[in-house]
Amino acid sequence: MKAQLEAIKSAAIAAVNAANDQTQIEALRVQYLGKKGELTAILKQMGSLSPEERPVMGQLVNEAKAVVENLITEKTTAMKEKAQQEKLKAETIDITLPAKPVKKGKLHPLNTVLDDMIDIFTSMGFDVVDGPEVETDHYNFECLNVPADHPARDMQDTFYLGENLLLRTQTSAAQIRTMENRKPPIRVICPGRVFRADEVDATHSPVFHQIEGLVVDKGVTMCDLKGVLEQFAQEIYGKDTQVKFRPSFFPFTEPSVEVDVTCSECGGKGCRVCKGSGWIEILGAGMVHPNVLRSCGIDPEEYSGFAFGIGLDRLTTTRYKISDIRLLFENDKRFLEQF
Ligand code: 2U9
Repeated sequence: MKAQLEAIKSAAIAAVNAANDQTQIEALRVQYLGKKGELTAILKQMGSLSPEERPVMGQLVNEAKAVVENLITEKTTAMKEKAQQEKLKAETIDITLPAKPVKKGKLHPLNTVLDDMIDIFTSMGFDVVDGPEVETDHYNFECLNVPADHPARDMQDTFYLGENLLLRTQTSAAQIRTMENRKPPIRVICPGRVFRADEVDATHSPVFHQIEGLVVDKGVTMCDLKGVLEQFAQEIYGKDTQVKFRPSFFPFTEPSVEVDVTCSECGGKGCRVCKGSGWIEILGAGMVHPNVLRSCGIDPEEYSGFAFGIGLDRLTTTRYKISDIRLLFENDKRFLEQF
């Protein structure tokens, strides 16, 4: 019986060691240790032994069962551990891989130029003011010395939204409100979108952008206007840039001027860009008309002021040598990515 026990024990150990999955192990547990298992069966044969042999044999069988039991437990634990390791390995994420590049947005070229302009004028003490894009006839025209029958209304073909409402043709209404609400000294710029019923071509768009400026105080003269515009032009185009005033006409300023700067391409010698003149027109300006001051409750005998208007789109197309204003409004990424 002892030999039989040794044989079963060795067979069980060999079988457990050879097993390579949990199902096989479970089957071996039943085969050797189960109620009808081979080692249990040996115990049942003990009746044929002498009373002296029985406890000795009983102990040997129990020892053999314990050995097989421990081996099965060890093997099961090792298999579970191996399975867990394999699962972890399969699920591993390689965090050392370089991340996918994040696409960064950029400022639209109009905003880049606008930001520069705001920096220049705020450093000269100007505040930035804002106003609505839908205006009343009163603020867009009447207060600016452009009454209903004024010929200048024809020059600004306007989008009317009703009898008295329209899309603003210039940002000036924001400055009018500033004059109504603040006492001089006033120093403001007003950037924004404006609208005119223009035919679309390479240099015209029915939606475009202006930056208008206004200064009102006691004793403001055209010399102040020239100084401010010279400072502005030199910061944008370089410190050797000169500014020239040419007489002009606007209903809201008197006297009015067109303002030219020396061509930054040729330094004033004359080239293709400035059509040989050495000068490039960049804005319009003038001394605020007394009627405009009066319409805002400011006494023109006590105060004077200057105003200017700059087309942001033209400034941007000339700075970046953009051939067609429409490119600024199409939002084609292939174009915008270049800035
Ligand atoms: C107030 C009084 C006067 C603003 C001015 C211009 C001259 C001018 C053009 C520039 C290019 C329009 O966008 S553009 O086509 N503007 O020439 N603008 S003076 O005058 C004002 C503004 C506000 C209260």
